[in-house]
Parts: sequence; C-alpha cells; structure tokens
Amino acid sequence: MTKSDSKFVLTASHWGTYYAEIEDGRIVGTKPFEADGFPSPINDSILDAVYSDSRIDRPHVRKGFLEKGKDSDHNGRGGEPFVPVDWDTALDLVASEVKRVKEDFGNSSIHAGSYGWASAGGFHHAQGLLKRFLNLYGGSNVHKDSYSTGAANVLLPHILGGMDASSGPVSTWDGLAKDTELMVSFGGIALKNTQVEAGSAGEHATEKWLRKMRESGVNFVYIGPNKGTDAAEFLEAEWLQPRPHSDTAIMLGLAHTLVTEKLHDEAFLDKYTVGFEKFLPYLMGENDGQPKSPEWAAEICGLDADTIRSLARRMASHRTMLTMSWSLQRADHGEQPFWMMITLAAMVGQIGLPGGGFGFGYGSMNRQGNRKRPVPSPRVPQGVNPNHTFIPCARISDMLLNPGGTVDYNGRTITYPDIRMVYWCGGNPFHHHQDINRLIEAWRRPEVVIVNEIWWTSTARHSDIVLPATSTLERNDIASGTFDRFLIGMKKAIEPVGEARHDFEIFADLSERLGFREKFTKGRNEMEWLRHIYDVGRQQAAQNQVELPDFDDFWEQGFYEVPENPEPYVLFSDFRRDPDGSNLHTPSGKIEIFSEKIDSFNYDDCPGHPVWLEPVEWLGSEKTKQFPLHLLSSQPSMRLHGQMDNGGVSLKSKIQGREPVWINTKDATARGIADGDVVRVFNDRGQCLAGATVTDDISQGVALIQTGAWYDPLEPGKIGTLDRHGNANMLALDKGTSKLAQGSSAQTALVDIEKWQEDIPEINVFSQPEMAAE
Ligand SMILES: Nc1nc2c(c(=O)[nH]1)N[C@H]1C(S)=C(S)[C@@H](COP(=O)(O)OP(=O)(O)OC[C@H]3O[C@@H](n4cnc5c(=O)[nH]c(N)nc54)[C@H](O)[C@@H]3O)O[C@H]1N2
Ligand SMILES: Nc1nc2c(c(=O)[nH]1)N[C@H]1C(S)=C(S)[C@@H](COP(=O)(O)OP(=O)(O)OC[C@H]3O[C@@H](n4cnc5c(=O)[nH]c(N)nc54)[C@H](O)[C@@H]3O)O[C@H]1N2
Ligand SMILES: [Mo]
Repeated sequence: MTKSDSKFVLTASHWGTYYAEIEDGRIVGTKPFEADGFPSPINDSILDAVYSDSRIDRPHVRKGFLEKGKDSDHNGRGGEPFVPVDWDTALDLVASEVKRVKEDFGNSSIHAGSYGWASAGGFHHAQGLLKRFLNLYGGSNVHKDSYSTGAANVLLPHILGGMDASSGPVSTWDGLAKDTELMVSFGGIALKNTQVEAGSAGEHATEKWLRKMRESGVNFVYIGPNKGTDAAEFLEAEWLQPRPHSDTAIMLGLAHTLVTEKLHDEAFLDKYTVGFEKFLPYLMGENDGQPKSPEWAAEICGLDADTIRSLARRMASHRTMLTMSWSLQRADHGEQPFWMMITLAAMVGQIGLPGGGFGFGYGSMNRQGNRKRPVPSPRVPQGVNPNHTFIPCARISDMLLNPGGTVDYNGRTITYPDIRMVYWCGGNPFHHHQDINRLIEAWRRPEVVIVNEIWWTSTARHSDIVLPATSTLERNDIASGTFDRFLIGMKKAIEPVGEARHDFEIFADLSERLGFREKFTKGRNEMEWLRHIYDVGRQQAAQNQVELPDFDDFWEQGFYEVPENPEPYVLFSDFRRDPDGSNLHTPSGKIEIFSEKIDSFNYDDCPGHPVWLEPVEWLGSEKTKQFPLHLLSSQPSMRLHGQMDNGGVSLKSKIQGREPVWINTKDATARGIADGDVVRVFNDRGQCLAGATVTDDISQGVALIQTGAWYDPLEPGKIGTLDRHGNANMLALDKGTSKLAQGSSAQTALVDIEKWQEDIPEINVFSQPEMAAE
C-alpha cells in the first residue's frame, strides 16, 4: 500500500527504469516506469540490497596491509580480517600508494582496466571516473574488448568491417515481424537476458516483438541445450538439441547440403563476398578427404543427418533470419560459430533483404532489434591515456601470473606489464573471471589492491584497501542506453548509506592529494557536471536533427522520449543496394569468407576461413570419462551478474541457500540426486555446492549454473577450498578463445555432480567479513 506521505523518485538501472518509493528518507517500494510494458522483477532487489548487511559502511584496510604496506603477506588477501579506518586515513594511504607505484615502477605497472558493469548513469560512471583520475596522473594499463563478445570484437572487423552485426544496430523487430518466415536461432532468444541493457532501458521491447512475430506466422527453430530459458513457450519453437559447442559442425552440414543440392546463391557470393572458392574445398573435403556432410556433422552434434538436410532446404526456400546468441563465441574457438553463420547466411543469399540475413545477440540484451537512438548518451569524459599497454580483458590472471611474458593477439605479440597495483572500480573479477582458484593465485602477485565498492563482494574481500561507494539511489545522474528511446533523469532518492561517498568525490579528493583536483573536477559539482554533459549531448543531437529540451526542462520533466522512427532498419541493406558505394570496411570491401589478413597470422586455432575445431573440453572429448557433464554458465535471470545477488529476488531463487544447478532428469537419477538436493559440482579446477533443479528443459549431458552467486569459500583466502554457494567460475575454463581474439571461453567446462552427504555449511558471504579492532 502506498502511504500518502511517500514520494516516487524516477531512477534507472541496467535492468530498466523504475520509480523508487521513498518514505521517511528510506526506500520502501518500487513502481514500474509508465512506458515499460515488461518491467524487470529485479527492481525489487534494491529494497534489501541497499541497506543489507553486506553494505560497506566505511573505508577498510586489510590488517596485514595496514601494518606492513607493500611488504605484507599477500597470501592474507581474502583471509585476513579488515580494520575500519576513517576517510582521511584511507585516502592518504591510497594517494601515497598510487604515487609510490607510479614513481618506482611507472604507470604501466598500475592495472586500472577495471572491467565491469558498474551502474547505469553517465556521470557517476565508476570506470570512467577511475580512468579520468589516472589519465591525469600519467595513465595506466587497461583492457581491450569485452567478456560479452571478446571473440567477435576482434573477428568481425576483419570480415564484416565493424561490429554492427553483433553490437547493433541489427535488423529491427518491426521488419522481422513483417517479412521473416523462418527464424533459426542458435543459442535461442533468452527473454531473461533482455531485462538488461547497458545504460538502462525505458522500454523492454523484446517480448512484445517476439509475440508479434509469432502472431504474424513466423516459424521458429531453436538450436541449443536449454529450452528452459532460451525459447519462450509462446514461440512454439521446434527444439533441436545438439551437443554444446557443436554449432559450427551443424552449420557446415547445412552449408554442405546447400552446395550438393545447388541451393546456395552463387550470384550473391560472387557479388558481395570474397573467398568462397577457398572455403569450398574444405567444405567438400577436397583437401582433407573429409566432406563436411550432414552425416559428418551428425556424428559431432548428435542430431540426425536428415534433420540437418531438411533444415537447409527450408532455409533456402523461405525468407530466413539466422540468429546466434553471444554466448556461442564465449567458448573455446568461439570465433568459428560466428564466422560460419556469416558464411551460411551469405550462401543462403538473403543478407540485406527485409526479414532475411543474419544477426548476433537477439535475446542477448534488450538493445538487439531496437533502433539506434540518434541522440548520444551523455557521459563523463575520461581524457586520454598517456600509457599504451593493454591486455585483452579476459587475460587478467595470465597477466598477473606472467609479468614480462607474451601472448599472441590479433596478429601481434603483446608483452604483459609488471603489475604492482590493481585498482578496481565498478567491476567484480571474482564474479566475472574464469577459474577463481587460479585468479586467487594471480591476485597475490601485485603489491597492493584497491577497490571502490558498494558491497562486500568477493573482490572487495580480496583487496587491501576498500573504499565504500554510493549506489545510484544516493546520487543524481542521467541514464540512457544507446538503443533505447529514453533519456532518464536519475534523481537522488535517499542520503548516502553509512559513510559511503560518490566515486567522483573519492577521485576528486585523491586528485587533491596528488595536486590536480582542479583538472579532475574542472571546478564543477555534480549538478554542474550533469548540465554540462547533457548540453554536449544536446549539441550532438542537434547535428542529427533532434532537438532536445534544455537541461532545466529535461530535469523538471524527468525524462525525454525520442520520437520513434517508423521505418524498419535492415542490416546490410545499403551494402546490398550498392556494394561499392556503401564502403564495407574490410580489406576487400566485401564480406570475407576467407580473410587474407587472418590467414597471414598463421594461427593454428583460427585459420583463414571458418572451420570445425574441437574445443578442449566438450561432450566429445576424452575428458568426459572423468567429468561427463558439460557445464554452461549463462546470464542470471534474477540479477545482473553478481549485482543484486544480495537482494530478495535473487535470494528467493536459491535452493537451501545455494545457487541452482540445472541437471537433466536422467543424469540426476543416475546419480541418486533429487530435485532440491544440495550437490557438489566439481572438476580439476574447483568445486562448489549448488542446489539441484532436476528438469527436462536442459539436454542430457548438460548442466547449467547461472553466473553471479557470490564466491563463498569454506576457508577464505585458500586456493582449492569448497565454495559453499555455487559460483560457476570455480569450474569454468580460463583460456583464450584463440590466438586471434583471446576472448573468454567461459562456456567451456566439463564437470561432474554428486549428492552432498555432509553437513550443509551456512552462507557467509552476505554479512560483513571478519573485522579486527581499529
Ligand atoms: N562463467 C561465466 N562468467 C562470466 C560470464 C559467463 O557467461 N560465464 N559472462 C561474462 C560477462 S558477458 C560479463 S559482462 C561479466 C560481468 O562481470 P562484472 O561486470 O564484473 O559484474 P557485476 O556484478 O556487474 O560487477 C559490477 C560491480 O560494480 C559494483 N558497482 C556498481 N555500481 C557501482 C558504482 O557506482 N561504483 C562502484 N565503485 N562500484 C559499483 C557492483 O556492486 C558490482 O560488484 O561477467 C563475465 N563472466
Ligand atoms: N537478467 C540478466 N540479463 C543479462 C545479463 C545479466 O547479468 N542478467 N547480462 C548481460 C550481459 S553483460 C551479456 S554479455 C548478455 C549475454 O548474452 P548471451 O551470451 O546470449 O547469454 P547467456 O545467457 O550466457 O547464453 C544464452 C544461452 O546460450 C546457450 N548456449 C551456451 N552455449 C551454447 C552452445 O555451445 N550452443 C548453443 N546452441 N547454445 C549455447 C545457453 O543455453 C544459454 O542459455 O546478457 C545480458 N543480459
Ligand atoms: Mo557481458
């Protein structure tokens, strides 16, 4: 019930826009944004999370570090108690450490890559502010690419000339609803993932459009192991259940059928692509004696050869849209399924036609299928990094473990810098990185680890100096996702909790101690910055013929809605119309089925055209004798990565306090596991407890743990100890996708599961860590 003296304050998050209901200065409820027909249930988690026991109330320093500084025993990270300190002590310590490391080892020894999603809001943007701070102090080692699409980030510019096909804009829903007849989705279109959009969403649009597509008669084929979340019931999709990671083989089988039955579009291939003639001998087995026939593919993927053949015929005889979720490239050799789908779509010949062609990431985020907004997202300027060292983001453990070592990447050799300081702000590597036991080892290498955080996440627990940051509710900001029609004024709803401070203030105070406060703040306070970045965006919008209200009117109104564009957008339609004039930014100016450039790198794990390469771990490998189940770790339905795992919505989804692991009924029965049992999931990298969800919605031989359960070690700080809670990254593989992209191979892992027979340990990670006296 809404009390008469409560007020509603509009705010935004990566899972959408909502009103916070405030009573007596506290948030007591949430209400959906009026433009959003499909608001995310995650909203309500903020009610528990913001005041939870896991909130960091004041600055803290690890006991050993407070006593001995850089000479402390680094093995104490994650295990030793923390000492609460006052802000001046903490800021003096951080400033002196930044100065010391810069002077003794140079800026390249400071890793501030700080990968992570932080919060919505363009001004209080955690990593942006960390970078702005360090860029003014000589810079830092940073990261390139992303965990989301690490393989695609490097591959697609070579073969498509850019990232649009994966990052958007892809062909819009309105056009698909009008013209598509058959939609074939590798990895599905997971509605749970479309709750989320980087920078927020005023409207969650995917479900609305998928329903329209089904109503207008589109037929769906879902290819993947998980009907539970990847293909909504109302799509009435045909479900093909191949082995995980065998998608490239299936597509080769489809391509082989197209060629043998002369269904491939030679005119399209001639006019718009290069290199088909180099790929064809591989496809037909002319150079290795192995035709990539449907029978060959069937052996690998477990589907029938006839199923593959008839799907190829259907694709060629209908207006067909091929889609693939981003997850498929987050795997060993993750470049191949993306490259092969582009090749297959080129052979079908409908690229650039309404309702046809291909696109990646439908169902990976809310953005995909929406139009790109002609208004930029207001953001705090980060400045320029004077230091030029970087790593592909998922090579963090490799870097820390191998200072001076080298790694192949996109045709060059990168030397890992000698990192002495890690500064993380707005990300959670103990959530996001694969093989946490290996990360703990790597994390012991630097002399000092500093983290700005809102909550006592596992990353905060494994650091030396912890500075408490405010949440979005405690500050003013502007939110806007690039593929969303809305700019949202995020108004401060409550006072900062405990002694938390805005990251902006933290870095301003650190800049002051290092002698450049004015350069950092430009003399502007929070509201002056918002006005400034809004005005910059307003000027850019004017160049795109969109007139935004002035800042005062925008702030007063609360949000601005950019008018909808009624014309469907079709990816590559310009290119199809005018292949020479449209300027595809590849070396050939065409879609590259064979890339001379990639071929010239001579990588055994990513040759010049798409190929089937066996992943190091999958259901076809020897290792299944020891670990017979393929573990997938997909994005969580009930939270954003590790964020809001401490909120009610996520906590309610746990089983006996553990993160659910989905296991097929037959696999569970064979192991004496019943629905609701606590189980141990394990492999040669690590082990965790989880709560069994026994279901036929997941294929036999496959298990699934959604990411984001906070790592909760039985013996904190120790390598190899049991995680009580169910963090999938205890088990996932820490290996680059290939020498080309070095993306994350998070989906690649074999495990086994057994019923847990011992006492079930309590969950510890949602309360304060161990404290020592001041
Ligand atoms: N096994 C496996 N692992 C994966 C994946 C997978 O599929 N499988 N997916 C990967 C992908 S795609 C991604 S994008 C990553 C996501 O990994 P992350 O982006 O690192 O995950 P988040 O939990 O969003 O971490 C953001 C952190 O920032 C903190 N934060 C929020 N707002 C602020 C702020 O204003 N200031 C400060 N200082 N801190 C703030 C939050 O409390 C949170 O701890 O995970 C990757 N990891
Ligand atoms: N609710 C919520 N939504 C999110 C996020 C979140 O944290 N919470 N995170 C966001 C982020 S940062 C990102 S990058 C996107 C990621 O978007 P995706 O990468 O698309 O998401 P996932 O959930 O990892 O994977 C989708 C599905 O792919 C299937 N899959 C995995 N491996 C294979 C395979 O080898 N073959 C086939 N055919 N299928 C496979 C799995 O069944 C899984 O359910 O999600 C975004 N959306
Ligand atoms: Mo991501």
